[in-house]
Amino acid sequence: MNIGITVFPTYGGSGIVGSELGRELATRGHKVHFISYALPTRLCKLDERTQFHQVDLFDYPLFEFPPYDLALASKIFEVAEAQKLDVLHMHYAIPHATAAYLAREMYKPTRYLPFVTTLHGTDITLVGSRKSFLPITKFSIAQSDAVTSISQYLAQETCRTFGLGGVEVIPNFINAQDYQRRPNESLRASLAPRGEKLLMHVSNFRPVKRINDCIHTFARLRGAVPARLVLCGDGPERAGAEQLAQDYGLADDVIFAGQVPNIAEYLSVANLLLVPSETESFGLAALEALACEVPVIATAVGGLPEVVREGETGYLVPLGDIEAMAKRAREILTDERKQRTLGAQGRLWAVEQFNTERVIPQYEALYERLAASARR
Ligand code: GMT
Repeated sequence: MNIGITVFPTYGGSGIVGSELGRELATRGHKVHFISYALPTRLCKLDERTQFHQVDLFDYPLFEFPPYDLALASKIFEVAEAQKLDVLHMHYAIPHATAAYLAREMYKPTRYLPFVTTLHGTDITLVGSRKSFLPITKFSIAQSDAVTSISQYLAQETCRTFGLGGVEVIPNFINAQDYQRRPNESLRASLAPRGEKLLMHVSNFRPVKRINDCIHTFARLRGAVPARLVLCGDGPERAGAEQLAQDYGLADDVIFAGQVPNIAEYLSVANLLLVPSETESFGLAALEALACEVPVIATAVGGLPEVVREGETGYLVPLGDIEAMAKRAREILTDERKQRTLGAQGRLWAVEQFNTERVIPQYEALYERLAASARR
């Protein structure tokens, strides 16, 4: 099939999922057209089956806020016509579903081009539910030919916030080959030169990720077990977290690794992953860690309980409960057998439930269904 995909290319989990989906579809023989303002960061390779179409943004003095949504809709229309797209897949409702709706309506006199909207989380829980966006978000989701969400939790939230049912749950996925434990000894030695245990966190350091909770937790482990904390990623909360680590006198043992190109390599040397988020509709980083045999300690919020199984692949703790997080971390770090058992079970669960062979066909079936009914 010829599939058009739009994502936010530089920031956030929805862009990663959309890009990796495109890559997987291309390896299965589809032709994938990414339509966005920049090349998605996780998309290293363009080829005959994976193409990128850049949205032209026109900076005119009258436009204090250049209308990206309109430029995107025009680009989708242009690509649909030139590439004979069969279906569009929009990741993140705002403004992508709205742009797809406009493109579909513009293209209707020629052909009906169905679009799927995949909801990722903050497009419902934070941004889409704001008064200024609610009516257009609700309208654009309702106009979608199919709506999917990445967890049961998010499907329920969509129903609660917008009164919209019929959302199909297709969870996020991992490529079990790319995400597996392959410890790189020199990386491990550089992060833990005295053989310390490594606690890890991976995110975009937005307030919702509560990265300070990682540092508070780490501070409570001090003395109990020689360890270091590695924070992968970057974002607005970084400076505050660096200050907090200094205030605790922990600056030498808290490593801000920045954006790391190969996250599986980092996860492969971790002893556990901390996910203290305030809300998380899925928690892709948690799934990636499980696939790399890393036990996860996460807050029992949003869709995280659908990814992390309490006592089996890690632990779920109440939001903001630093003591509980530190207690669970101590248990894992001081008991190598427990760490290995949780890790092995995590890998098994991740591969059984969320591997690409299981999930990608669900998207393919959905595209086929929509394209068939559009042809009719
Ligand atoms: O929270 C982020 O990092 C960005 C956000 C997004 O939409 O790009 O992430 C959401 O989508 C991810 C991929 O599907 C999920 O794994 C995250 O849980 C979700 N974030 C939130 O719900 C806060």
